[in-house]
Amino acid sequence: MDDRTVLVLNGPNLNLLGEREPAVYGHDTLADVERLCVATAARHGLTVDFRQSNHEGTLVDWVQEGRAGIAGMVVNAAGYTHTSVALRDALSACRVPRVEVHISDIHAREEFRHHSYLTDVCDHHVIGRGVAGYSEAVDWLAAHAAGA
Ligand code: DHK
Repeated sequence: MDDRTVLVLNGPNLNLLGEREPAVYGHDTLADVERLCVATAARHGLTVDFRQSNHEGTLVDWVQEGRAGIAGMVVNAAGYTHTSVALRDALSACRVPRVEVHISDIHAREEFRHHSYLTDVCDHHVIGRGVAGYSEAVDWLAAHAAGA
Protein backbone atom coordinates (compact mmCIF):
# COMPACT_ATOMS: atom_id res chain seq x y z
CA MET A 1 0.00 0.00 0.00
CA ASP A 2 1.16 3.55 -0.68
CA ASP A 3 -0.24 7.08 -0.79
CA ARG A 4 -2.30 6.24 -3.93
CA THR A 5 -3.98 3.25 -2.26
CA VAL A 6 -7.57 3.19 -1.07
CA LEU A 7 -8.05 0.41 1.49
CA VAL A 8 -11.59 -0.97 1.33
CA LEU A 9 -12.54 -3.09 4.34
CA ASN A 10 -15.63 -5.27 4.56
CA GLY A 11 -16.90 -6.93 7.71
CA PRO A 12 -18.79 -10.10 8.53
CA ASN A 13 -21.22 -11.74 6.12
CA LEU A 14 -20.40 -9.38 3.28
CA ASN A 15 -18.68 -12.35 1.60
CA LEU A 16 -22.25 -13.58 1.05
CA LEU A 17 -23.33 -10.47 -0.82
CA GLY A 18 -25.57 -11.41 -3.76
CA GLU A 19 -27.09 -14.44 -2.05
CA ARG A 20 -27.71 -12.91 1.39
CA GLU A 21 -31.04 -11.08 1.82
CA PRO A 22 -31.05 -9.69 -1.72
CA ALA A 23 -34.12 -7.59 -0.93
CA VAL A 24 -31.94 -5.66 1.55
CA TYR A 25 -28.45 -5.84 0.04
CA GLY A 26 -29.14 -6.37 -3.68
CA HIS A 27 -27.88 -8.93 -6.16
CA ASP A 28 -24.32 -7.74 -6.69
CA THR A 29 -21.59 -9.93 -5.25
CA LEU A 30 -18.58 -8.72 -3.29
CA ALA A 31 -16.47 -9.39 -6.40
CA ASP A 32 -18.78 -6.98 -8.28
CA VAL A 33 -18.24 -4.39 -5.54
CA GLU A 34 -14.48 -4.84 -5.79
CA ARG A 35 -14.62 -4.30 -9.57
CA LEU A 36 -16.70 -1.16 -9.00
CA CYS A 37 -14.20 0.22 -6.48
CA VAL A 38 -11.21 -0.57 -8.71
CA ALA A 39 -12.85 1.12 -11.72
CA THR A 40 -13.83 4.19 -9.70
CA ALA A 41 -10.38 4.50 -8.14
CA ALA A 42 -8.68 4.11 -11.52
CA ARG A 43 -10.54 7.19 -12.80
CA HIS A 44 -8.70 9.14 -10.08
CA GLY A 45 -5.34 7.48 -10.59
CA LEU A 46 -5.80 5.49 -7.37
CA THR A 47 -5.51 1.78 -6.66
CA VAL A 48 -7.63 -0.36 -4.35
CA ASP A 49 -6.70 -2.91 -1.73
CA PHE A 50 -10.01 -4.70 -1.15
CA ARG A 51 -10.49 -7.05 1.82
CA GLN A 52 -13.22 -8.87 3.74
CA SER A 53 -13.15 -10.68 7.06
CA ASN A 54 -15.66 -12.22 9.40
CA HIS A 55 -13.26 -11.64 12.31
CA GLU A 56 -13.15 -8.49 14.40
CA GLY A 57 -9.45 -8.75 15.30
CA THR A 58 -8.47 -9.20 11.66
CA LEU A 59 -10.37 -6.03 10.78
CA VAL A 60 -8.65 -4.18 13.65
CA ASP A 61 -5.26 -5.36 12.33
CA TRP A 62 -6.10 -4.13 8.83
CA VAL A 63 -7.29 -0.72 10.06
CA GLN A 64 -4.01 -0.36 11.96
CA GLU A 65 -2.08 -1.36 8.84
CA GLY A 66 -3.75 1.45 6.88
CA ARG A 67 -3.62 4.08 9.61
CA ALA A 68 -1.05 6.24 7.80
CA GLY A 69 0.58 6.57 4.41
CA ILE A 70 -2.40 5.64 2.22
CA ALA A 71 -4.96 7.80 0.37
CA GLY A 72 -7.76 6.74 2.68
CA MET A 73 -10.01 4.01 3.92
CA VAL A 74 -13.54 2.86 3.09
CA VAL A 75 -15.08 0.79 5.88
CA ASN A 76 -18.25 -1.25 5.88
CA ALA A 77 -17.90 -2.99 9.23
CA ALA A 78 -21.30 -4.67 8.75
CA GLY A 79 -22.52 -6.13 12.07
CA TYR A 80 -19.45 -4.85 13.97
CA THR A 81 -20.65 -1.32 13.23
CA HIS A 82 -23.16 -1.70 16.03
CA THR A 83 -20.97 -3.53 18.55
CA SER A 84 -17.26 -2.87 18.18
CA VAL A 85 -15.47 -0.43 20.47
CA ALA A 86 -12.22 -2.08 19.30
CA LEU A 87 -12.82 -1.12 15.66
CA ARG A 88 -13.87 2.35 16.72
CA ASP A 89 -10.63 2.79 18.68
CA ALA A 90 -8.56 1.54 15.72
CA LEU A 91 -10.29 3.98 13.35
CA SER A 92 -9.83 6.77 15.86
CA ALA A 93 -6.05 6.17 15.76
CA CYS A 94 -5.93 6.65 11.95
CA ARG A 95 -4.33 9.67 10.35
CA VAL A 96 -5.93 9.11 6.93
CA PRO A 97 -9.45 10.05 5.77
CA ARG A 98 -12.04 7.38 6.59
CA VAL A 99 -15.45 6.85 4.99
CA GLU A 100 -18.13 4.73 6.67
CA VAL A 101 -20.31 2.89 4.15
CA HIS A 102 -23.50 0.91 4.56
CA ILE A 103 -25.34 -0.62 1.63
CA SER A 104 -28.70 -0.46 3.40
CA ASP A 105 -30.18 2.47 5.28
CA ILE A 106 -29.33 1.41 8.83
CA HIS A 107 -31.51 4.20 10.22
CA ALA A 108 -34.61 2.82 8.51
CA ARG A 109 -34.09 -0.74 9.81
CA GLU A 110 -34.27 -2.41 13.23
CA GLU A 111 -33.51 -0.11 16.15
CA PHE A 112 -30.32 -2.00 17.09
CA ARG A 113 -28.84 -0.91 13.74
CA HIS A 114 -29.48 2.78 14.30
CA HIS A 115 -26.39 3.30 16.44
CA SER A 116 -22.93 3.10 14.85
CA TYR A 117 -19.82 3.12 17.03
CA LEU A 118 -17.89 4.24 13.95
CA THR A 119 -19.79 7.31 12.82
CA ASP A 120 -17.98 10.00 14.78
CA VAL A 121 -14.51 8.56 14.10
CA CYS A 122 -15.10 8.62 10.33
CA ASP A 123 -14.84 11.75 8.20
CA HIS A 124 -17.64 11.00 5.78
CA HIS A 125 -20.60 8.63 5.58
CA VAL A 126 -22.43 7.02 2.66
CA ILE A 127 -25.46 5.18 3.95
CA GLY A 128 -28.33 3.46 2.15
CA ARG A 129 -27.11 4.07 -1.40
CA GLY A 130 -26.75 0.37 -2.29
CA VAL A 131 -23.39 -0.87 -3.53
CA ALA A 132 -23.04 2.37 -5.51
CA GLY A 133 -22.21 3.89 -2.12
CA TYR A 134 -18.76 2.32 -2.33
CA SER A 135 -18.13 4.22 -5.55
CA GLU A 136 -19.31 7.45 -3.91
CA ALA A 137 -16.96 6.79 -1.01
CA VAL A 138 -13.97 6.33 -3.33
CA ASP A 139 -14.91 9.53 -5.19
CA TRP A 140 -15.03 11.40 -1.87
CA LEU A 141 -11.65 10.05 -0.82
CA ALA A 142 -10.12 11.04 -4.17
CA ALA A 143 -11.22 14.61 -3.47
CA HIS A 144 -10.08 14.57 0.16
CA ALA A 145 -6.93 12.42 0.16
CA ALA A 146 -3.86 13.98 1.68
CA GLY A 147 -2.41 16.31 -0.93
CA ALA A 148 -5.57 16.22 -3.13
C1 DHK B 1 -24.31 -4.65 6.56
C2 DHK B 1 -24.56 -5.54 7.56
O1 DHK B 1 -24.11 -6.79 7.48
C3 DHK B 1 -25.39 -5.19 8.72
O2 DHK B 1 -24.98 -5.87 9.89
C4 DHK B 1 -25.44 -3.70 8.98
C5 DHK B 1 -24.66 -3.22 6.68
C6 DHK B 1 -25.73 -2.95 7.69
C7 DHK B 1 -24.92 -2.61 5.31
O3 DHK B 1 -26.01 -2.09 5.08
O4 DHK B 1 -24.03 -2.63 4.47
O5 DHK B 1 -26.41 -3.43 9.95
